[in-house]
Amino acid sequence: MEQPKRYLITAALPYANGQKHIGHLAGAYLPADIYVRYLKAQKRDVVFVCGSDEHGTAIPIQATKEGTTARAIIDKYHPLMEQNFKDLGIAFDVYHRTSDPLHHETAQEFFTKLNNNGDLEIKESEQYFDEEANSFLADRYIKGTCPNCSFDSAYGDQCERCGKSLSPDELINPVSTLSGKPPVKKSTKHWYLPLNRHEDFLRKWILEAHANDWRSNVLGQCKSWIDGGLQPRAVTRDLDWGVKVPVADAEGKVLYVWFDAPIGYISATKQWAINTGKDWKPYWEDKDTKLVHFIGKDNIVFHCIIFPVMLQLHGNILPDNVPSNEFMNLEGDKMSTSRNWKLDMQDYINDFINKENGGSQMADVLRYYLTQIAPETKDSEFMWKGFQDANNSELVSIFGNFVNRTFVLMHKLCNGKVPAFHQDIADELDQQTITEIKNCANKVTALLEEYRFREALFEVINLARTGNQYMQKKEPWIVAKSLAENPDAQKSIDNCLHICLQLTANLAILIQPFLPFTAKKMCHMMKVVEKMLDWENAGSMKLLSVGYSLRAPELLFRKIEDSEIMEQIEKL
Ligand code: B3M
Ligand code: ZN
Repeated sequence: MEQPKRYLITAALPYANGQKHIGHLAGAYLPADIYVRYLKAQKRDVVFVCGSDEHGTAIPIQATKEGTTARAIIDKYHPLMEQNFKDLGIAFDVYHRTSDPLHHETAQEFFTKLNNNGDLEIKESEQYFDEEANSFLADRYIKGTCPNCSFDSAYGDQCERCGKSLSPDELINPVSTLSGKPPVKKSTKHWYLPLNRHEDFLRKWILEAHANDWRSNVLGQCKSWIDGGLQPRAVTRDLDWGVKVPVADAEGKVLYVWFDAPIGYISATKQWAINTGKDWKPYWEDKDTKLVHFIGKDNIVFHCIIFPVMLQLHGNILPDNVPSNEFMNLEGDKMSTSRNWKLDMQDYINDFINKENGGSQMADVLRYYLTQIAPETKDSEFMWKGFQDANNSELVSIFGNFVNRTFVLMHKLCNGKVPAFHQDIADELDQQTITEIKNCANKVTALLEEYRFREALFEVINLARTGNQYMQKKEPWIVAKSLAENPDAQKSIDNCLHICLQLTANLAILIQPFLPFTAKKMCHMMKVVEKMLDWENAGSMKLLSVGYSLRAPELLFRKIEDSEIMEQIEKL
């Protein structure tokens, strides 16, 4: 397949209304980061954008809860989230925020263009109103029973339990979250995006053109939306927090958060261009750009139906894929901020990363486990015991153990230098192992191209497993006992460690997108520059030159004790 000229990768903009948990991390940010690190190792032209979503009713509602202003809320959580992502190795090229004037201008320009082109409809309608608070009840200001799953605290725009996107009129027994009373109806004017006009386009573009490359959970949701008949969606709200509607007679109205937030990807790209002196336009206008949105499943309709319609009308490119994940549960129950059943990124960082020196290895452990249990096709389960097992019996016992043994034996039996490979005594097992290294590189590449991160990671660990088995069969420490009588003994030891070292170097390349801190540490041990991690080197048996002396091994992973796990379970 032809390669695109450039990539624009987005990860859902998290609401700046509170701590984000590891379910968020596993859903969008980590898979996006893995993909981007892979693309960058491939030396492709790629920009990875994200930022805080600072609008919508979620922000002023949190402000009321914390007894402060909306502004104070976003100024508190924006930097916190940005730092959390850094600590966990999520390497955005830009982490922007939708309160930035650049974003307000960008969103207003977008709206104006659609409005001027006649792509929006203006309608007067009856909306829920709280007489006591003298306020219209947009989105999260209204709660009620979900018509889909009967959850009794669904919001006016979405049910947080089943993820269904709702309108306030669909709620059963609606109540105002301001006064706690049932609301009345009052007439007001709003701008609508007539999705019904675009059904044909959506059907062809999603259900036909992308029938084979989009995930089935994503296609399924899109199909049920389209088959259900698309309705005009209001893109403005009666609210005083957000991007002002840029027309003369729209006092007290702002853009709906789901209208402005995805435009935040464009504003973020503009900010990146300003920071780097590059041009942002081709990333949103040139057909040769591959745009990929990483999101959680509750954001599918916005990224697959509404935003693409907006992009199409505005003259932008469309996403090539929207690899959306299902949900991750925690110890048998759905993660939830309101019930406090969750593991926040910040808590993990406090407990595992800040505590130890070089604690970034523990960032990699979390990245490892979250990828291993990634909810790519169905909901998955974070279990503390599973986390401990993944670390102790895979990272420590398989990956770390192989690398460590290789280094220790190389120092002991080969003078701390990369030994030569003696073709004359090479056997079938050597050849087989070399082939497996090449095959593994190819498999991992193919899986990453298809956003199958879980399986890709499995293949990398499998390569470490292959390395262990190879070494176990070759037993260089036993061969070493016969050095005096067997003239080929040293050659045999050399061959084994030569292969194990090249395999180690390959492991560093292949694990890099998943465990970047570990890959870096391995480069240090091998005394190679990080350029060695370029993807084109994957599968090569010439990564470490013969005679090159390497450093002493460092512990890549440490064992996680039962007590640490117990402590976490008790915290829940
Ligand atoms: N802030 C919702 C969420 O965090 C929303 C995503 C916006 S992406 C443009 O799930
Ligand atoms: Zn529901």
